[in-house]
Amino acid sequence: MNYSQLKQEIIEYSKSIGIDKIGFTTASPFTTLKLRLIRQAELNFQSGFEEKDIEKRTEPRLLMPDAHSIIAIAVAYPSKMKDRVISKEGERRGIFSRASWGLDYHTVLRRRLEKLEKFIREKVPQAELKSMVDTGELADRAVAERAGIGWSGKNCAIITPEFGSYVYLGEMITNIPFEPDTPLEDQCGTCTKCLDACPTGALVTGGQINAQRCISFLTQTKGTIPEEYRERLGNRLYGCDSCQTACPVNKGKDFHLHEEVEAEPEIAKPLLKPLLHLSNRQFKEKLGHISGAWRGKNPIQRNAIIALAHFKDKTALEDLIDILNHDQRPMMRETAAWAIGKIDGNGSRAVLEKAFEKETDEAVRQEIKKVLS
Ligand code: B12
Ligand code: SF4
Ligand code: SF4
Repeated sequence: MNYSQLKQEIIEYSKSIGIDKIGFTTASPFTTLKLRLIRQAELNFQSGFEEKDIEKRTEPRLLMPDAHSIIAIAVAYPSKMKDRVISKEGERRGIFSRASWGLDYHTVLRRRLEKLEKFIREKVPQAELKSMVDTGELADRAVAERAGIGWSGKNCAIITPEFGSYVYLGEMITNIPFEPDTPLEDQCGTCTKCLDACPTGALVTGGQINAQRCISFLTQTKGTIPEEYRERLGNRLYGCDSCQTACPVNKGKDFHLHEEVEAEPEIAKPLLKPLLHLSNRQFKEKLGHISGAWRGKNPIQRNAIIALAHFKDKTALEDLIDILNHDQRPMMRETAAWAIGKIDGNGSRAVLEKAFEKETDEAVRQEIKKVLS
């Protein structure tokens, strides 16, 4: 088999199935990454969403004993919405980050990787192939970097010269010995715009994140958001794009190459108040197909309360008071108490005092007490 010709055929085929960039690397261990992952864990800088087994993350042959190569893919997504929401005065909206626009990218990339697997199997029936996107063991960025997809920016993102950092990443391990591509040169230079733009200082230094401080992480947690971060969430319902929008390489980059990843404006930038009332079933029906829904409705509803507080939306007070008095979830009552204080100052004192008397959850009682004082 001529693997060099197969590589060219794969590159050609990938273009026809909506893969915007493809790169090849060896299956050798990711030794720098390993040290990095150990250090991040020691510092408690990880999010907890990473695969726990560092050996599996950095040694592809533990996932496929006969692995020779890894094929990395990137799919570009838009940075601007084609259609805008029609905003009425006073109707406040939240925002899902760009990586959550359109259909869940796991589905989008898996479909492409499945097609690619089929194509390769037709040519090499004995090929071993193992694909993954985000939830697999490998670090998608480290694979993409080594396969020449893009460089690793100071904002931690893989930045492609063509599409900026607005690309989803995935990969396929294989026993086929492809010729590896060359990694790209770092093009960040002396720029520090992403570090300066990060609202929480989560980028502790170029290329190193304290995920515990990252707003993207905080929007995906299930408990109460620590008070120091609440106001910095702004109207973000899921994810954060600040270190990408600040990046000069991303300026003017807005690719609309795939219908599946186009934003549905009413979903990507939804009205806040209706979100508070969604049942589990309604949430699934409305938002179940986007990647930002993976943690369920609770974090999104909590973030919607914080966004309403950010806008100081007095028209939301009735809903928030209802949550404070009747919601079964302490996290929602606690966040509502804080939001009521932000929006109405002393105006809702009587309501808060009454809620304090009947509240049984200690954390919620403490929050109400703090607002009252
Ligand atoms: C956990 C996770 C998160 C966590 C932690 C993020 C982080 N930076 O580690 C949280 C929830 C915060 C998060 C947020 C986001 N995420 Co995320 N996340 C992941 C996940 C599941 C694992 C990442 C991981 O292992 N991190 C650990 C760190 C240590 O490694 P790494 O950044 O992946 O790898 C780099 C570093 O190790 C660095 N490195 C290694 N050694 C050394 C040494 C030195 C000296 C230096 C400077 C660097 C360095 O090089 C590697 C390659 O770039 C991956 C999917 C996957 N399976 O890989 C997606 C992934 C990284 N996320 C992605 C996206 C899109 C995002 C968000 C933009 C979403 C959003 N809009 O909110 C933000 C961006 C935040 C940011 N600035 O990083 C994409 C990235 C696409 C891209 N173009 O880079 C991925 C690859 C998902 C995907 N398959 O597309 N994410
Ligand atoms: S995603 Fe937001 S909070 Fe996280 S590092 Fe980037 S700018 Fe900072
Ligand atoms: S903002 Fe500047 S330093 Fe940060 S990733 Fe972009 S080019 Fe690199």
